[in-house]
Amino acid sequence: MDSNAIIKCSALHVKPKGLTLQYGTAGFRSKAEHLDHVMFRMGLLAVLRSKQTKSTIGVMVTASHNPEEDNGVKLIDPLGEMLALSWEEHATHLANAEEQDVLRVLTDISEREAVNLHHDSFVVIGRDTRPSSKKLSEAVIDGVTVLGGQFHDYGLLTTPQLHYMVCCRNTNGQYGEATLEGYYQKLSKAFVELSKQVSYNGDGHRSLKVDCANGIGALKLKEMEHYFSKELSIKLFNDGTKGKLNYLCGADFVKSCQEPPQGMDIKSNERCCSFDGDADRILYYYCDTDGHFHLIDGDKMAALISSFLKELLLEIGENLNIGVVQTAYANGNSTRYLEEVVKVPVYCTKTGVKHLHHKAQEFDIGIYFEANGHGTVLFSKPAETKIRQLSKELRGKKRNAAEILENIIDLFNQAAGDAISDMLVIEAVLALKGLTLQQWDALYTDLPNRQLKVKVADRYVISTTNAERQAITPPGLQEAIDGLVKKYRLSRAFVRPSGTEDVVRVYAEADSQESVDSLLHEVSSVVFQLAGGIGEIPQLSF
Ligand code: 16G
Ligand code: MG
Repeated sequence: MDSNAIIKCSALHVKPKGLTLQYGTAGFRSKAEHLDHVMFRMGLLAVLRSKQTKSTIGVMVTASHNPEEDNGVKLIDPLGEMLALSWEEHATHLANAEEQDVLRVLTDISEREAVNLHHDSFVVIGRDTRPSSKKLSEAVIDGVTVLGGQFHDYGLLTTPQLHYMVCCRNTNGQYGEATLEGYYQKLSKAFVELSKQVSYNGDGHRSLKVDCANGIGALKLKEMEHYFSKELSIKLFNDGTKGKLNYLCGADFVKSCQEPPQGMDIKSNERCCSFDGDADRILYYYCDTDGHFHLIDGDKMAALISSFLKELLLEIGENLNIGVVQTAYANGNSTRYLEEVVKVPVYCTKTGVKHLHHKAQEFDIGIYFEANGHGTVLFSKPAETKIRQLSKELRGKKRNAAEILENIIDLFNQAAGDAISDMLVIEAVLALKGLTLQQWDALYTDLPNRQLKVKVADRYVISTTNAERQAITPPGLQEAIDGLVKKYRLSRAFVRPSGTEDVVRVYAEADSQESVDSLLHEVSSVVFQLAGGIGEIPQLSF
């Protein structure tokens, strides 16, 4: 470690005095102009993590669905998964160290983690389309090089594509080739194979409108489109040529406002979907003949995919262990459908991809989706080997089913939820089952639900347990919520401090929209009173 060089270089990426940031649910996020020092320091940290794990580490510069003026950064661990929890703490310490302490904190981390500084290191870097991302990724590279790390800058990538690259590199290409071409070929080959197995010939050529949130998804879909254009034609909207990133469009807007994105003309019953700004989330929707908007969210993706996978397993006669992972935000009727109709065990974890991903790894086939559209399906190594073997051994319909499963394994991004990969899986499953969006939507009806944000002086006065479904503190809050929930039918409500914004989130669902709104209002008022609300008492706005 060349201390002088680090000190000198760090001074070129100076931290605004007094600024503190936290490695949150999905890395650091803030206004782009506050992040130069964080990027440089995450370059340093990625080198330490790479030396420690003797693996390639990823650094992604993005703030996902946040407004264009924000940016962010997150580290990707060796198998393409999110950074380990203990290193999140190191990241926070390093990012918040005052200038004169950077070297000390860096040494401290490397001693505590027993990093062999003589070991080689390799870091791969990707960035989204934000105007600030190029410069910020250069700060990451400064951090990597000053610590003697080697790197490859992939430039513009979706977040899941960088997860894929990390996974490929650390499995010596077993997972795939660590290039964009490799990614496109792997996914489109699986998709084209699946499409060949479609016997249904209903509406002939399939088409889909995609709202790209004016983000990176548009660029990457344009590059990829010709690989599968015979099987699926996609029409891109909000492709970044006119509108602003995530502004009045994209998956987050569509989910939270429950309305179609602007910039996309939708005719009745047309198939549509939205990506978020870094293309790791996807939601489907359509407008019916009366002009009503119907959202098909992550819960319904889990429902469709779980029942499809279960049917295939039944066909090949393999009793693999399936688990579905959701969060407290999963609609109560989706959980009921999964448990009672599909008959799969359902588990609930805390919000945030890393928690769901971790739980899903416990099964032969772990299906995880957040209601907001993040998700994928993980296959354990033994399950994958078994399925690949069966697709060679079996005959007839059973062989077909095993081959479908094999292609589904290749089509799902095993490293992270991926809007492009999920879109192709959904398209393949709908085609194979001969389902329209309306039929998919009709699997079950969502219980009415709504969310509200409450501003409080310190959101961490609220602590939760039981996968965020119950509040432990402040005293009396959970009892009050329990009392209110009892007044309504099929009702549920919970509160949790947001991991990405300085607010407390309140969720409520019940048998009618009227009940939801009144329950939400009552719970929010209790939060405001017991958890130190500031400003106006929150009101529902429509
Ligand atoms: C982040 C998480 C997402 C989670 C959301 C919750 C990742 C890649 N993204 O966007 O999974 O649903 O935060 O936000 O982990 P909240 O804590 O503000 O409600
Ligand atoms: Mg995202």
